[in-house]
Amino acid sequence: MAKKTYDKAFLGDMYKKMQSARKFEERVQWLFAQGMVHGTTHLGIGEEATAVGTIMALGENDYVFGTHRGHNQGLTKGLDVNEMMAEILARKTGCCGGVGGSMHIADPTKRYFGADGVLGASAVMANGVALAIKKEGRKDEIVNLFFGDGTFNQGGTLEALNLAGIWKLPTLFVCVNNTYGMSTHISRVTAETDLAKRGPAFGVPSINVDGNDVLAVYEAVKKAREHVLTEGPMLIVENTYRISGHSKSDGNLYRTKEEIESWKQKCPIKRFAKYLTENGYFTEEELQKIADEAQAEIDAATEFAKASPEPDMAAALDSVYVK
Ligand SMILES: Cc1ncc(C[n+]2csc(CCOP(=O)(O)OP(=O)(O)O)c2C)c(N)n1
Ligand SMILES: [Mg+2]
Repeated sequence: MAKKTYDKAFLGDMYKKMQSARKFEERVQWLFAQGMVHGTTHLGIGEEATAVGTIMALGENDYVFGTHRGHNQGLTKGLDVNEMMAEILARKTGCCGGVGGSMHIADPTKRYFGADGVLGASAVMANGVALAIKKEGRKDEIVNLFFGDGTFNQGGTLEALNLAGIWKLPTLFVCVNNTYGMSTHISRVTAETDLAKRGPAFGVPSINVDGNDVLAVYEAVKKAREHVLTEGPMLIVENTYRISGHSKSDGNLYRTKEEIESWKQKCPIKRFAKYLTENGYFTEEELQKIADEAQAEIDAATEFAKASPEPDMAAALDSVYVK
């Protein structure tokens, strides 16, 4: 079979999005160490190909439900990087006015609903949006639900998969299997670690994909989207690894340095860069320029966030439902 070729601008955009996601996370990590981030934060270092490959294969009008490890998802869905950084530093200019923080970055105007603090709850809500799309007969829209391997053991996720199967909802279930749920290896919580075997039990076609190969993810999701538009739900398990600790309080005591190191060698960004140079799309200098552009945007976003005012105390309860 002839090797697939891609448009250079498309690949450059993909590489930039992966670099932006990585550099955003590195900056958040640094800001956290400076004591500038309230609450906690979950970093997706090493998982960039799942967010970028998936979302780039979706249509602009598709909805995305993110995860608590979803900075990379929000950025790729087109949220404003300045507003995202400001949200993390709890500033008034943040995409949620500074009251959501790292875990609750969302922007409904971009059709991006962030994470829910209750794992499994997003799956149920994603189906709700998919049901609306179906009932209103909207022809070119689907819902993409990201969730983790640990979250796949929550009742809500399995119930949502079942309901989507029977109602043939346009929901694309994307499991980001990063091998751990907090400090627990997947093999300690489920006897069958091939999570793609779960979909067929609900009549939902399922596939595994190498979640560190951004183009493999992109191609898989593109195809799956067609299926979801015409037939109903699908499950894609994107297999990757959580290089970052679970959250900022993680001492990594449950896994070896060697294991983490071996996955750093499989870095999805390095891998994509190798593909791009070996196939003659970009020189190393060109890729460095793209990475520098991404860094400059993150630097500017940090300055924007730091210079932004904090929310007014008087408005603290404005978004709270009080009966
Ligand atoms: C219902 C519920 N149980 C427990 C938690 C606490 N919790 C937050 S993240 C997490 C691990 C989730 O693992 P996974 O779904 O694999 O996502 P990952 O953190 O690996 O990206 C847990 C147990 C929660 N938020 N909600
Ligand atoms: Mg996990």
